[in-house]
Amino acid sequence: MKRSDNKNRSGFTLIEALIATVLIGIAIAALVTSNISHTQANAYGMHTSTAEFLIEEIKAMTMPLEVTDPNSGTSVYGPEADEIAVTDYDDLDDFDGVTFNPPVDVNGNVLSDFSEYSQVVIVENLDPGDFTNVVADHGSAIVRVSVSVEMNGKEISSTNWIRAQQ
Ligand SMILES: [Ca+2]
Ligand SMILES: [Ca+2]
Repeated sequence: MKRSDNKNRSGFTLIEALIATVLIGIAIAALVTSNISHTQANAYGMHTSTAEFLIEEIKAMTMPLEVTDPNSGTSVYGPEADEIAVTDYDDLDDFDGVTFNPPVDVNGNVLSDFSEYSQVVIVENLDPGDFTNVVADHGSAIVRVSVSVEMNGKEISSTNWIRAQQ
């Protein structure tokens, strides 16, 4: 009996072509997924760098300031009545509870190109014997300034530092 010539074929069968197509599809899907996560990682890195820059601006702006107001001392926690703009602020507690959106630079200039970011500032007095313990406003000579930067309401980066009254 003569065998069929089908065994001596060349080229692909339909099944082989389908398998090749599926494999190529999987490879392309993997490449696209990898490229998307790389782009997302880059975007996250850029937001983090921007947030750290915006934190540094607040740190540089508040660094020269006294812990309490040079005129009213401890009588007001927050900005004094004549201190309307950030450029009027002259002590640390003036910044308590303030959110800058758009954010501001070291000189108090509005950074309108970064309007999706906010700088959120909290100023608290700490127990001199235990810095984990927050005391009443003006309740000690130790102050913690906390700054977090949010993007569209979501925190990107935050930090805090401690200052002592001179
Ligand atoms: Ca003040
Ligand atoms: Ca004040």
